[in-house]
Amino acid sequence: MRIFHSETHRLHFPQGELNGGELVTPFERPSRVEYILNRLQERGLTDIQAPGAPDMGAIAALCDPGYLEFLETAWDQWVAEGFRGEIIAASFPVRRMQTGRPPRNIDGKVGYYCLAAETAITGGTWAAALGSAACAQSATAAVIDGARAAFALCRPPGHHATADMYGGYCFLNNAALAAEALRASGAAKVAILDIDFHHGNGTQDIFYGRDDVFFASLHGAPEDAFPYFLGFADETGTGAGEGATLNLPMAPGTPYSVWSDALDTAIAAIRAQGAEALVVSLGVDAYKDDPISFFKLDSPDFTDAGRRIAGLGLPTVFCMEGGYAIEAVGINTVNVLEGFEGA
Ligand code: 5XA
Ligand code: ZN
Repeated sequence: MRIFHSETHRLHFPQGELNGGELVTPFERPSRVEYILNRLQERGLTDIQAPGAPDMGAIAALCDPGYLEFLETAWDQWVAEGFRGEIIAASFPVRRMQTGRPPRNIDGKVGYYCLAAETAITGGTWAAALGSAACAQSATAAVIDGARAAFALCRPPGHHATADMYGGYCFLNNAALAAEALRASGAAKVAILDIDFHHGNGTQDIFYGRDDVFFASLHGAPEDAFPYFLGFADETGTGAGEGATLNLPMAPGTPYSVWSDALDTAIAAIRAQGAEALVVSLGVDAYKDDPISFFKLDSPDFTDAGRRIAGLGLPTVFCMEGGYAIEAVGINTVNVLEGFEGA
């Protein structure tokens, strides 16, 4: 399988994540990528290359221009303001405070464009986010050029990012960029299958009113799990997009026997939708020992999941999302890819 990886991910390494009232070392850290690369090598998946330059036109087409300008300039403004720490949002336009006017003040602007305060921005975040998007774009180009599948080793991840908000460790929605590129290449309908433990609220939001991109997600029930406010089963799309969103929330402690039934439901729906290409938001935080999640999948289960996904027989772009059980993140990620390839 062709694999795309950018060293620019290292430029995004906040020292602090707001967790339980403390600033802790972020769960989403550069060493995750090292574990995945090591495991790819161990298993002989060595067709790894750097992506091309990010396609800024495609990123601009997906995102709000004010949001992109914010991501590009936030650090400089923050430093110019005299702030000494990493950028962490503190004020949000919550209920009855939404006037749609981004503040001039950088502290206000950060809150305006942020959906969750655990995610810090540093001086290297924008470059890393672009490198991550480029991985998704190059992997998609490989599939458009005829590869059965490709793996974008995206870091930072993307599925929480909307067209105009960051959070949940995400800045640019890599899976959405991949889906848009597949559509532009001629696929009449594209499916996004999100198997990360967390609901892909950003991806859902981007395509919620559209019928050309079907979004299916397996995730921790929002009553119990981040991002808390989206991901309910009764969110099915709106307008032309009615029926093009499928949420399969599951309870704490969910074992593979239940999760795999949900996966089969999502796969059957993708087949019924007549999707011609597939993007997989590949998070492996459904793993039993993940420190911030609550499903009970074991490592061999990820191999079986990859095998089931391959049964769709679709050209497939895998975009890396979450997974924080650091010793197992490489094994679990590569297990999905091997299960897919071996099917
Ligand atoms: O898939 N999303 C994640 O893994 C990020 C969760 C952030 C929770 N604060
Ligand atoms: Zn996740």
